[in-house]
Amino acid sequence: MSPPRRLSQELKGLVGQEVRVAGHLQDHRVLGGVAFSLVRDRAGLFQVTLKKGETDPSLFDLLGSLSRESVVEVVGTVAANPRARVGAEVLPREVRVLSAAGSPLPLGVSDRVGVELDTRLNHRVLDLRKPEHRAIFELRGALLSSLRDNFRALGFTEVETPKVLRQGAEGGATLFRVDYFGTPAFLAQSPQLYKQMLVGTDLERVFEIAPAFRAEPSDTTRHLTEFTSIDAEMAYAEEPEDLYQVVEALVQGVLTETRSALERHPLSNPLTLPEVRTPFPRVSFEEGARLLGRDPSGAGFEEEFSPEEERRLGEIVEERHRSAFYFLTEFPTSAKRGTFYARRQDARPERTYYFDLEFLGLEMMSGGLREHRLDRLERQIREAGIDPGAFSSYLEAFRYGMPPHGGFAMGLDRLVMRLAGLANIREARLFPRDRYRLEP
Ligand code: AMO
Repeated sequence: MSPPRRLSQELKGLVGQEVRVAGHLQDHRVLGGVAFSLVRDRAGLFQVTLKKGETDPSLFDLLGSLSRESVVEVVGTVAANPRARVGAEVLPREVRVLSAAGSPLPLGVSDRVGVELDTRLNHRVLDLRKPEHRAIFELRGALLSSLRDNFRALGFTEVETPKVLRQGAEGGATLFRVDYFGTPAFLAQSPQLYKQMLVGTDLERVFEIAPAFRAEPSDTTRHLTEFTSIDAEMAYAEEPEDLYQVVEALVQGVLTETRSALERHPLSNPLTLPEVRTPFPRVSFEEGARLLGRDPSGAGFEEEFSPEEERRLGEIVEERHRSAFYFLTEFPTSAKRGTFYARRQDARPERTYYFDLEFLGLEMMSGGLREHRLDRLERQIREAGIDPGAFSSYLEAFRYGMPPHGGFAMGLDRLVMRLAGLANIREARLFPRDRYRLEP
């Protein structure tokens, strides 16, 4: 029986023992009577050393003729070698080719040359073999599990809601239509309606981490047609502060996790992670508009900020408050008519309790208190130009006792993009989907 498979980083502790190792053949060099194969596994690189007169001569031919990136399995003895990468090398007795790689490679794995993002995405499997690209997804995976832990610690239950729907919640323009046995249906843009319905059960606090679909025809560096939405909804949120505190705790958890994930798997140009102090600044939309020099007398409050204004405001706030994160609060009702579920302030109905969380000039999250009173909610749905009849099962949840509540959604892809210092959101997703890309 062959020994169990070992990883590169374990070899140093196994000197003198026979081991089985496997990975991608990254490089092979011959130097006089010695040949070296560099093999990569998930823990790193290790060296297989072939010596004339000691190693079976057929292995020289086999490894010498094998194309780069082929998958090999080696059985051999571990010898100490302070000059080898992991402080040890494998002297092979047996080599098996588990999968020969075609050549030439469409994308070099160990080359240092820069490659266009499109080419990288077309050959994503090879692209992800580069440790600095894989590091993005090690970070992403670590964030997913730490977010789940932190949500649970805050009393939230993880839920899953349907992704094929009869109607959307975030405006018709970005809905993907699907044929559902001859009836039109849509891919979920957000779990908005379901997460609100669930706070009407005794679950009270729910979160979901799931794909959301937006038919965004725009081709930008921050939009995808499929993204991962981190959604939360909580009953008895009666002040926006109740939500901000949950968000601040989650973001602090995210930053702690990011620091430790980047130590394990470094990125090529990591961002210097900001120190975060809580509470994050709260900047009202009105104050933001003033800081941007918008006309405060009406028209300046009809529209949300443009990406350029958002970036500029981020700089102004960072300068003033020394904070990479801030809440942009109290969105005007006039700019949020389509968001029919947003609760308007009782004392100032021209303002909502809706907010965004901004991180280095980019919107990471939207959320707010919801309208839980049925008559007002129906009125707001009508004002958004929608027939409340289209939302009858959602509205039923408000008919039989619905606590006041609020929630938010954060885009995981944007979060990873910012934390990993990436220029394009597509790099933050394994197999991104955009206006032009449906493959791989
Ligand atoms: P919103 O539409 O603002 O709010 O989306 C919430 C967050 O999701 C991310 N996001 C996207 N990321 C990549 N590509 C896209 N096309 C895209 N669209 C949105 C952003 C954004 O901040 N139901 C509300 C949330 C709520 O009120 O709870 C909603 O979906 O990071």
